[in-house]
Amino acid sequence: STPQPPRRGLFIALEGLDRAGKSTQIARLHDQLGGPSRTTLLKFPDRTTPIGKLLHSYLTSPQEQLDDRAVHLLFAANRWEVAARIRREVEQEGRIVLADRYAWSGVAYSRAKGLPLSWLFSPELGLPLPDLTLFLSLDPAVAAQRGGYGEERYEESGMQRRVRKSFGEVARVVSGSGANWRELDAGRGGVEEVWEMVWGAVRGVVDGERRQALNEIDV
Ligand code: NYM
Ligand code: MG
Repeated sequence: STPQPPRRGLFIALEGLDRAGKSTQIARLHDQLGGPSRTTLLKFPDRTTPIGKLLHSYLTSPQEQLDDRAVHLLFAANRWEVAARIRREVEQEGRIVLADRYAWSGVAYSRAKGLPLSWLFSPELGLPLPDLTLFLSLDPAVAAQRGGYGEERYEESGMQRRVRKSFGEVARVVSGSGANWRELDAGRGGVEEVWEMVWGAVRGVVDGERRQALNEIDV
């Protein structure tokens, strides 16, 4: 008889403002879920690819001029570069893929520059849909107190406030489309308290039922 593929894995995204604690929590999830032998940790933007190198240069050189729509398409293209890999690892290899930011950051950050929401979603349509998105919700004023922002483009309070508002719009559209979007209050307590919330939400989907194929983003 033909060999059965393993039970499919999972695709989980962490989202939030800069300094919301995503990287800390996702590193912990990676450990808890078995480390590199069972879990793949992705970060968007992936700055190692040719497109990612362009994005890195744009983010770190605030004097660089690039059209807002062109930037948006580059961020989306940087996800399409790994879309097939996400599908293969989850569906064929039974792995858990964790993403530190995803399409939702793409829409929220560009939306904060005033571009229309429907235009912003279009290059993300068809990408693998996460089984769960955890949005680490944090007041931008609290985020700013956490050791201050770095030097990159977008890391200033006016932009962060607009992004916070845009994430609210994204959350409505994405949850309205039936996707699994969970908002966690990342300002309630420290790393341990947030970890309890993160792990509680992830444990639910790890144990849950799922179809073999990942869904597609379709809002
Ligand atoms: N960012 C990230 C976008 O503007 N669009 C996207 O699609 C993604 C994935 O890049 N300030 C922004 C948000 C961040 C910046 O990400 C760099 P990070 O997680 O700070 O390295
Ligand atoms: Mg950052």
